[in-house]
Amino acid sequence: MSELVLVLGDQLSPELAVLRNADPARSRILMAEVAGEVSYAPHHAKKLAFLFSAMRHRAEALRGAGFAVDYVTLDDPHNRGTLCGELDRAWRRHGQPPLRITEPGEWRVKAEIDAWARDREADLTWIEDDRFLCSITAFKHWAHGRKGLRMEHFYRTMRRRHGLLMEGDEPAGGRWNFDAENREPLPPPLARAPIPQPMRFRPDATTLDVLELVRRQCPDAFGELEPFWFAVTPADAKRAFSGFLRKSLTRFGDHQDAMASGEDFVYHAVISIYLNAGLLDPLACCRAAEDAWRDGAAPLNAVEGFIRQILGWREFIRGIYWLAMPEYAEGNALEADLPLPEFYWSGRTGMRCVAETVAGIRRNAYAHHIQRLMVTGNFALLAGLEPKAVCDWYLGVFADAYEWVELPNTLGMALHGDGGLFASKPYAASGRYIDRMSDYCQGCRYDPADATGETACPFNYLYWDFIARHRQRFEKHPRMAMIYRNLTRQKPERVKRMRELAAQARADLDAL
Ligand code: FAD
Ligand code: DLZ
Ligand code: SF4
Repeated sequence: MSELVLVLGDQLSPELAVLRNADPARSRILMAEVAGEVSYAPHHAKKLAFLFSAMRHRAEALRGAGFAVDYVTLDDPHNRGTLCGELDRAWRRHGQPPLRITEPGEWRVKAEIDAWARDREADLTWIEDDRFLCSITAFKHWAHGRKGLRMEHFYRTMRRRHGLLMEGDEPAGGRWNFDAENREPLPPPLARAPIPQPMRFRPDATTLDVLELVRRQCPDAFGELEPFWFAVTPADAKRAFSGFLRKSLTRFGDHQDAMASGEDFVYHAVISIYLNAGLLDPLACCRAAEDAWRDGAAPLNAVEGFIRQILGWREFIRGIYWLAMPEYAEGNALEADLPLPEFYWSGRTGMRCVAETVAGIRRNAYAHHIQRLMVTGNFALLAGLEPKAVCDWYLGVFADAYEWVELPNTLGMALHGDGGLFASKPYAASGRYIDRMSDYCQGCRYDPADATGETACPFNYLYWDFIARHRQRFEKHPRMAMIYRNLTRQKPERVKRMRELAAQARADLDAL
C-alpha cells in the first residue's frame, strides 16, 4: 500500500475527488464511526443511524470496487473515539504512509486533522471538495471588495456560470427570481388534494444492525429513532428525488413558504439529508429540475425557486462559512443571552406553531425552511436566546446539519448574530405572519390578533419588545423605518404593556 485515504461521514459521494485518483492496488480507505463526532452536538437518533448506515453501505460499495477498506465501528473495543485517534491508529498500523483527504465541510475537523498531521510530521495532502458548484477560492474572489454580500447577485453569477435556466445571456422567462410567486399559503385540508409524502425505505440488514447499535450506544440521543425511513444509498436517494420531481415539484414554488399542521414536509424535496452526505449530486438535481420545466412537466416559478435554493442559497451559505470562519462562530451582535427553553427539546409549550414544529423534528430529524426560519428561529431571535445554544440545537436535531450549512443559516439568517453580514435586516415577524402562512393559530391557546390581553400571542409582544429593545441598532435602517414609525404611532400604554408581557415571558419562557 502506498497511501491512506480517510473518507469522512459526509463524504459518501461516488464521485468524491480523493477517490478519482485512488487505485485499489495502492490506496487503502479508512472510515470510522467515532464517539467524539457523536457527542460534539446533540445529534438526533435518526441522524446517527442515517450516517452510520450510509457509511457502511459506502464501505461495501468501495470494497465491491476492489478497495481495501478499514472500517471502524462505534462499538469496536479498540476504537479511540475520535477522528484523529483513528487516523493515528491506522496511519501507524500501515507504516505511516502518505495521507490524502478531501477537505472537510467543517472548520473544526480541518483544524484538528491539520494539528495532528503537524505534530506527527505526517505527509498529508488535502484534496479540494469539488462536489460544490462554487469553490471556496472562487467565492472569496466573488466576495472580494464587495460592499454587501447578497445572495441574489451571487445567484445570477452562478446561473450564468453554469448555464442553468438561461436563454443566451438572459434568464429564462425574462426574470431571475420568481420569489414573489412563491408565497401562497395552503388551502384548508378539505379543499386540497392529499400532499405527496417523501419516499420511505424499509431498513435492510445493515440498517437494522445500525439501529440496534444506536439504541445500545446512544440511548439518550434526541428524537425518535423509529420508524427509520431514510434512503442510505445513492440509488435510493435518487429514487426519492425522482419521486419529488414527479409528485411535488409543480407545487413547490407556490407553497414554498407555507406551513400546515400535520404536514411535516409540505411540497419540499427532503433531499438536503442526501445532498449534504453525498448521496445526491447538486448539479444533477438542478439539471433534472430544469429538464422538468423544459419538458413542460413543471412551471418556471417552481423550477427557478428550487434551483435558486441549491445553486444560490446552498453555495452562498457555504461560501460565507469559509469566508468568515473561525471568528464567525463567536458572533452575538444582538447580545442575546437567554438559555434555550426546555420546549425546544420536548415540544411541550402552548404555542402551537412551536409545538407542531418540534414534534415534527422529533419524528423526522427534519423541519422545512419556513419552520426553521420563522418558527423556531424567529422565536429565538425575538426572545433573545443565546446564539451558541441555539446553533448547537440546530446542529444536532436536523439530519442534514453540518456546521458549514447550519451556522450561517442559524447565526446569520435566523439570529442576526453576525450583525447582518449577508442579511441586511433581521427576519423578525409577529404572530400575524405565522397566522397568514399556516393553520397553526387555529386551535392555539393564544390569539394571533392579540398583543396585550390574557391570550396575547407571545410572538406579538416579543416582536414589539424586540423592535423597541434594538431601536438604536435598526432605527436608521431604510427597510425598517416603517416598522419604527409604526412603533411610535402606538399608544405608550400599549407598548408598555407589551414590554411588560415580554419581560415576564423572557423570565420564564417554559411557562409559555
Ligand atoms: P427544499 O426546500 O426542498 O430545498 C431544496 C434544497 O435547497 C435543499 O435540500 C437544500 O440543499 C437547499 N437549500 C434551501 N435553502 C437553503 C439554505 N438556506 N441553505 C442551504 N441550502 C439550502 N440546510 C441544511 O442543509 N442543513 C442545515 O443544517 C440547515 N440549517 C438551517 C437552519 C436555519 C435556522 C435555517 C433558516 C435554514 C437551515 N437550512 C439548513 C436550510 C434549509 O432550511 C434546508 O436546507 C431545507 O429545509 C432542507 O429541506 P429540503 O431538502 O426539503 O429543502
Ligand atoms: C456528524 C457525524 C457523526 C455523528 N459521526 C461521524 C463519524 O462517526 N465519523 C465521521 O467520519 N463523520 C461523522 N460525522 C460527520 C462529521 O462530524 C463532520 O460533521 C463532517 O465530516 C464535517 O463535514
Ligand atoms: Fe404561534 Fe401565536 Fe399562532 Fe399560537 S397564536 S400558533 S403562538 S403564532
